[in-house]
Amino acid sequence: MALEIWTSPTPNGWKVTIMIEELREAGVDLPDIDVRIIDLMKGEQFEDDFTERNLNQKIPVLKDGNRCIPESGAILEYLAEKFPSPLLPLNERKWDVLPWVYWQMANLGPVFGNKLSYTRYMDDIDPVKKEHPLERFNNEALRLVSVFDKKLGDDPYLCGDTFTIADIASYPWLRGYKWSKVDITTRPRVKEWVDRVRARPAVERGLAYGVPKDEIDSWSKERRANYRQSGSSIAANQSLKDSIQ
Ligand SMILES: N[C@@H](CCC(=O)N[C@@H](CS)C(=O)NCC(=O)O)C(=O)O
Repeated sequence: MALEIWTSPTPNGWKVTIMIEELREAGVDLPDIDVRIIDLMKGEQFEDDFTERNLNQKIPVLKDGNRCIPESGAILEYLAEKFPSPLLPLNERKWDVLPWVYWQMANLGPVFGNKLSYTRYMDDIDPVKKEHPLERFNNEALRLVSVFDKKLGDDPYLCGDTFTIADIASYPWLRGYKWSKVDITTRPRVKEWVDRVRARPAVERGLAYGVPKDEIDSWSKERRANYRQSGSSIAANQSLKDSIQ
């Protein structure tokens, strides 16, 4: 039976599409994959067929048979366990890797996401009111980058010599450092890691779902404007206003 992936070309979506391509690269014989690209700008995440799959109304979602799995970290872990590969050791060594997946989910993703929102999307907020959250999220993002740098040390990948789901989880947020304006370049090992991961053929393919090949690294003006507009409407969060009443 085919796996369904409901996703978009965004950081949390890329984790899953990169994972699929890395599994293929590792020689795993995957079932057919039915990819549905959700247009966040059009609000397709709020439609009934999506909400049935994820009550939280955010991409990505994996559907395997009758089971729907939201949350990118859970999807990485599910796929890694279902299709064994070096991306996650399935013995006690998995505890070298999984804490860094959870670290990304609880720290790097939310903090970079918040920094990005205030930097690019919160257009209707008084700039003076933005100063404090911008400083707070920028400082915390830089602290997390320094933790990442220490954890990397002189290893090529976050958990040692082998590329794992911990690298997949962190890569989409760190690659977007210019868009979120978090200066990772003061940590050359982190920037080198970003380039090393980007050079992987499976990562190239995983970033290309829902995006023309020539826009993987550099969006067209139109796409930039679209992302900005959809980010701003998500940040304005009409659905939140409706759902907390
Ligand atoms: N913790 C979730 C976060 C998912 C998430 O925030 N997805 C964003 C795209 S990167 C989204 O669907 N946003 C749409 C919205 O907030 O309406 C995960 O890792 O899967």
